[in-house]
Amino acid sequence: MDRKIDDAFSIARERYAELGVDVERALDVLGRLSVSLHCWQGDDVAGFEGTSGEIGGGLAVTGRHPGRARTADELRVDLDQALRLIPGSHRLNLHASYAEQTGPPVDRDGLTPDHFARWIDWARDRKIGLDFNPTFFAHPFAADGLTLAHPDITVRRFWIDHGIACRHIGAAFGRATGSACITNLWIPDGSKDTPADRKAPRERLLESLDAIFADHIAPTFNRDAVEGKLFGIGAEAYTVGSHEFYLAYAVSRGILLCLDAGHYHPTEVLSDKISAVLSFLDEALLHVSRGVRWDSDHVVTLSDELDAIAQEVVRGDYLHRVHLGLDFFDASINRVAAWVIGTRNLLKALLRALLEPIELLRSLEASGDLTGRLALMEECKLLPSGAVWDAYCLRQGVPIGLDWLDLIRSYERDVLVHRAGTRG
Ligand code: RNT
Ligand code: ZN
Repeated sequence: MDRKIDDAFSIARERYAELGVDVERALDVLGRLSVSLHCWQGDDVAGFEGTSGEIGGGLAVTGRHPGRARTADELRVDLDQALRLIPGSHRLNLHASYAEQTGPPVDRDGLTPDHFARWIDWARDRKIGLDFNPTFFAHPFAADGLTLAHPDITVRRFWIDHGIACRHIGAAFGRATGSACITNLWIPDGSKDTPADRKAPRERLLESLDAIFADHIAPTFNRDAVEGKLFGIGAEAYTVGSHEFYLAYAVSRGILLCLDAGHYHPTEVLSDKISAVLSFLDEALLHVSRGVRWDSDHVVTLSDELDAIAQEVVRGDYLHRVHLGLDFFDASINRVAAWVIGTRNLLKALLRALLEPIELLRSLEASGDLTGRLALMEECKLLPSGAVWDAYCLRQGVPIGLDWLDLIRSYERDVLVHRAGTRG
């Protein structure tokens, strides 16, 4: 098997070399890229606050596959299993609702780094970085779908304090892991039907955000991002934190903008926005996801748009300015497999982008040979990137091809199905 992979790789390397592409260099770059795995795929965005019922905020997780992680320990074991099947070294993205309370229980406005001590230990043991998100949903103060834009100052104050607490937790993550934490803020605030006042909620959100971001935190430890959205279930007519709102906010305040692939009008694509926003911003966070009709969070597949996102990041030389995160949740399939499939797909797309004969494409374009540009772009789609991917997996010591699936099936049989009460 290994010999066949080596042989296919040698042939592929030659094919790419003919087009001026250095395959070893591409693998070297790929090996240094980290993707932030979102913890919430493992437990259907439930978190560990002991609350049951709907997560709200316009988010919906559907499916009845057995094996949802019920505790932080289960979630960590599942993440370890996923990470073993993904080539390279990656990060973990936590939500505030995944805090582990040990002392007297505190509400979200009172969270401290201590509530994440076990996550920090876990990350340090594995030498991986941590990212973070305040959780503005699945809480009584978010029950009416408004948080930072709420007309009631008591509610707003609670959420502002939560946002502040989370930035300090992010900074503690950065300090403990030696790698800056990206703390991303998304709120569900919106309205099901046409509002009479679109302005006041946005003014309140602006004020709340300024209060959250007032304290300077060293960017070596924590960097802030804001994530806009088009609509959510139950907030179809109006979203306070729209794309334009946050783009302007991020530019004016010098913070990161988070672009989620599922958060735009159906014919709009994230890939086109990367070079646009990075003309004005130093850095951006991507929530690599897949929108399907009204759902913004399907498991990432190796689609044209995923290729386009990776191409834009690579072609624009943005690998140091773009933070790659995932954001999907599917409870209808094995949840660990969902991480493995989505993350491996993003890495495959990045590899394919790194293998592009970009110099050749650029020179065809510059000389006005648009026929040649199209012909070469299409030809590239069937170049043997799969052989390079297999060789990469072999070198990184992770399963080749679909071999990972057998391991997931045994994990399901030995571990996941024994988690009683997680079906439905
Ligand atoms: C919601 C946003 C947000 C969430 C996570 C759970 O539409 O995409 O990023 O998915 O915070
Ligand atoms: Zn998102």
